[in-house]
Amino acid sequence: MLPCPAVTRAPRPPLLILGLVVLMVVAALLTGVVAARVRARARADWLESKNLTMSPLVKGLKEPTDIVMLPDGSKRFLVLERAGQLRLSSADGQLEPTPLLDLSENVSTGNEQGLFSLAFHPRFVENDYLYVMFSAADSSDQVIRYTWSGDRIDANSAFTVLSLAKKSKYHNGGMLAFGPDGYLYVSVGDDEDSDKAQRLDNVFGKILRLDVDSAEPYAIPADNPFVNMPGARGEIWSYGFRNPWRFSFDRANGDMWIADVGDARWEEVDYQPAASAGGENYGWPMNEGNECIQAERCHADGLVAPLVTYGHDMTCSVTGGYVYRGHEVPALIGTYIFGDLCTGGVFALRPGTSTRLELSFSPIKISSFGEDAAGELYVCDLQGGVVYRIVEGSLP
Ligand SMILES: [Ca+2]
Repeated sequence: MLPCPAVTRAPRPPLLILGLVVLMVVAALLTGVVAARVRARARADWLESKNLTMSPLVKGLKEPTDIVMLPDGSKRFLVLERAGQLRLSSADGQLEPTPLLDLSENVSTGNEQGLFSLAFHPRFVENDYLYVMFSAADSSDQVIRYTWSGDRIDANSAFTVLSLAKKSKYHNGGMLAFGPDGYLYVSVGDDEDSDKAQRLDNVFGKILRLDVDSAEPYAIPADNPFVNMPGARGEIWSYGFRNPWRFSFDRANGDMWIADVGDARWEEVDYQPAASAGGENYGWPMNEGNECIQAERCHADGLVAPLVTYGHDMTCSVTGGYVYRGHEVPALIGTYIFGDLCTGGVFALRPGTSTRLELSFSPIKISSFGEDAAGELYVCDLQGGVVYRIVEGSLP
């Protein structure tokens, strides 16, 4: 930003000197900015020099929202389509023409709605359980358990784990994942009522932690952070989120990575170490990213700041990914990979840093990342209907 010259008369010597000083300061700042950009570019080049690229794996999808590898050793994938289809893909990306399960009569697709995510039970090979999350016609968020049967999904096995009545078709959260502790974690958005994210008497703007094995539909783990607080929902694991569309656990150490979609200005990635006992408050709506939104309480004690934020100058909606623990791209091991829905930007956070590196920009809409049994990563393009595999090497 350059200062706007408001004074038109000839500057007297003291003003001239002051002007020169200002110019020198501005020049020094600009030099610093340029140097920082060169350093950032150098870091990005370090990763780009590994010829990171995205190789199409599954094509011909309609608005894919998630990809999960079947935990049965077959290396096949389940790919979710937003309108409610669960599609089966072979290891090399060949789609079965008929969906394994079609929930389109149950799933609503207005605004931010749809079929969001799928998680296999950690003991799927024994109990055949899998869980899906979607928004229904009445705008409620649903977490439903289904049973795998004879290489199909038994449509009649639907069992409701959670049914969350909502007012809004926006801010659904939408992620399901089992933690290293065997509990089912569920992200829920703030239902466009941001104060709910700070109140513990409801499940919105939260990440929930459920024990789906000890009772039906679930039990609340005894060590959840708010089980003994009068009036609080015992399901809550952490709170202060706006729309935590994706989170994941680092398979190497159990750390939790949460990407919270921002409002008008800032996207953010939040971090929770595996040793955490839960109860973190990630600050929405007092803060958006690191920016104070509610001056009277944005500096409250105990708010957990994001690990990294980025603005809306080129991007719009963060899509959380995974810490890379695969083998095909050794340069990425230990790096958190995430992206942006609007620009197709794929970003990286190196271990122990909080600087977002830009790995690539592609004209795709990144709805989700996926992680296979070997730790290799996948990218869902909502718009193009393709799932890509992140690989080393150049495409022709
Ligand atoms: Ca936050």
